Amino acid sequence: MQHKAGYVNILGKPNAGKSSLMNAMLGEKLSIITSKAQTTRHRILGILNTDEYQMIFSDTPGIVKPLYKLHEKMMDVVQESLKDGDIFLLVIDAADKESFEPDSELLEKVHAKLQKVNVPVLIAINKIDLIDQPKLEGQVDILKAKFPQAEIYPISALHTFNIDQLFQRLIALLPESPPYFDKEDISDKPMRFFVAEMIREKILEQYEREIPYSVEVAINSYKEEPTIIRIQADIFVIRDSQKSIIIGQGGKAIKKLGTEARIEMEKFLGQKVFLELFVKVKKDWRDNESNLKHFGY
Ligand SMILES: Nc1nc2c(ncn2[C@@H]2O[C@H](COP(=O)(O)OP(=O)(O)OP(=O)(O)O)[C@@H](O)[C@H]2O)c(=O)[nH]1
Ligand SMILES: [Mg+2]
Repeated sequence: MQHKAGYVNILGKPNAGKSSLMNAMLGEKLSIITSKAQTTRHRILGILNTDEYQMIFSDTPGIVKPLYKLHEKMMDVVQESLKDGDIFLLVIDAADKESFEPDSELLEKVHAKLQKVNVPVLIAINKIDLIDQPKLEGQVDILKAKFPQAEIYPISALHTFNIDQLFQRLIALLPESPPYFDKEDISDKPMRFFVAEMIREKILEQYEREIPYSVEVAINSYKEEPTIIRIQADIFVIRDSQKSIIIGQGGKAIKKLGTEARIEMEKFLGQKVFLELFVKVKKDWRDNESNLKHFGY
């Protein structure tokens, strides 16, 4: 049999469960997942290798109307991922009513885009654990009418329900091709990226309101020593008041953040980690071209 390889590009609204689905299929926690919308900000490739195939998942930020430059960059990433997919996987949250309304903006937009691509489109209705069967049937009918060319898979990424069926279909649809990446690779992103994301995940979980949307993490130094990895990271916020919140009374909050992020890193890296965090204020980083570039957008 010929070797198969290709890109499975995952698209959808924020919080639909795109990253959860990618991780479930990879069997590895590559993308961070939180209950907050707009968790993913970059395009993250997750690569699954076997002797027979190389499946490259592309996790993307959720589709939003841009409010600041960071959003624009995030949407550029989505546009980019519309160009190179061998298969498109649209993820829709079953509990999100808006997605199934006749004038749903997301569906309209994606619909128009996917009409133009000449590759298979699969739709995962995710979080079906949150709705009942009659409702699901109604949703399937709505999507079938809207995307007659698409295949529809009701799933739960969180409970890994019906994932294998979808996965087997993806393997069948992969084009014949030599691998695009080294067979040892699991992502296109370096370890520093994942480490920064782990800190951001813990921030999104630990702090509320505008903090998740105001924060960025940069790894200043990453040193591998024989028995420990020493990591120093900067947490950027846009206001002084946010800096105080991140640090917390007597440094309590940042200590908790550091501990949780370190535990996550040690699990991922399989090594002891020493983590040092600093908090800095960078007003308007979300709208500043050179700051955004520096942060990898
Ligand atoms: N009940 C339920 N929750 C789910 C399911 N899949 C994902 N979630 C939850 O939905 C939330 C968002 O999941 P993510 O995977 O981060 O969603 P995303 O589409 O990547 O979100 P962005 O990166 O913000 O665009 C998390 O709290 C997940 O645990 C599911 O099948 N059922
Ligand atoms: Mg995500």
